[in-house]
Amino acid sequence: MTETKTYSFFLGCVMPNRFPNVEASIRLVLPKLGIELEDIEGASCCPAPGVIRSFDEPTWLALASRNLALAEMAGHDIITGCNGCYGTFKETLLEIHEHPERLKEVQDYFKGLGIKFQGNVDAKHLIEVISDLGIEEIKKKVTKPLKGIRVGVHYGCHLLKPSKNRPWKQTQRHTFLDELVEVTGASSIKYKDKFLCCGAGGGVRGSQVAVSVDIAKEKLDNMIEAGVDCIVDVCSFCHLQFESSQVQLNKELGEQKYQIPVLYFTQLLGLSMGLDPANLGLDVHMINTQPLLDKILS
Ligand code: 9S8
Ligand code: 9S8
Ligand code: COM
Repeated sequence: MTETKTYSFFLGCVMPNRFPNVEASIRLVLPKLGIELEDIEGASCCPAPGVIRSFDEPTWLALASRNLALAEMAGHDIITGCNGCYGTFKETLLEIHEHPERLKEVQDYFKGLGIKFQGNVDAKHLIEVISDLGIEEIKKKVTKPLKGIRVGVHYGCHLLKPSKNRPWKQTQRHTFLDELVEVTGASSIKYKDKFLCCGAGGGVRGSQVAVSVDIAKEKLDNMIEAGVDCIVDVCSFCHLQFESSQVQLNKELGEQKYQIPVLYFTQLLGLSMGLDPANLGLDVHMINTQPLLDKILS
């Protein structure tokens, strides 16, 4: 029998508002791997590491600590499916553990609010928890191998950096996500500048859309050149960037050049587990997933 562990599920802003389909795939697939999710009542924005932290670090630390405290009070570690939220929680925990006076600072904010926070809670990215289960465990769940599907894997920045505060330590040439993609039977395809940012983070998409889309275009062109059938990501904000940028580029070009379906990892894994594409939210993508599904289901 699969052992189960319960986590407090931190959604962030982008997933529930823009990609409830990705959220649905996470809620469907994780329990099948023995990962139970409990909602966090009253959670706020994490807040975003590359944006709010740059403007007002103490506010960022206090709000992030509040979200961590809600999980700590519920008695679970946090699990998130967004690299940015993961980054905020990892950096916050490091800050309060290395500098006890910063923990005291946020505890002072919480006085009279009924929030208890000791910093005795961990925060994990769901791909880290899945990866820790081991390839063999996941292989057991794969009933419909996605043979012949060529995937462009995108890790994103905050999942991996700063490397000294991430479980994988190294800065480049990671393979854990490629291995997880390949357990589904699909192939992870090499492409140029794979570890380049998607262009969205750090407030770039919010303030400099043209620059942001230009960076996305570079990655998309590299993936097209490598002949991928789809993109697989593990970050809500990267997901938004790849979906929206393709729509925008097509509009500017006046032709449908950019048509790479964008899948969140749990959607790909769910397909290989034989789950219904509609239940995995694959029917509501901005870039049509049907040609990919036809190839998989044929
Ligand atoms: S929350 Fe508010 S804006 Fe965001 S999705 Fe991820 S990073 Fe944290
Ligand atoms: S890449 Fe660079 S900063 Fe970030 S993690 Fe998600 S959004 Fe895309
Ligand atoms: C990107 C988060 S996932 S942020 O925009 O860099 O804060």
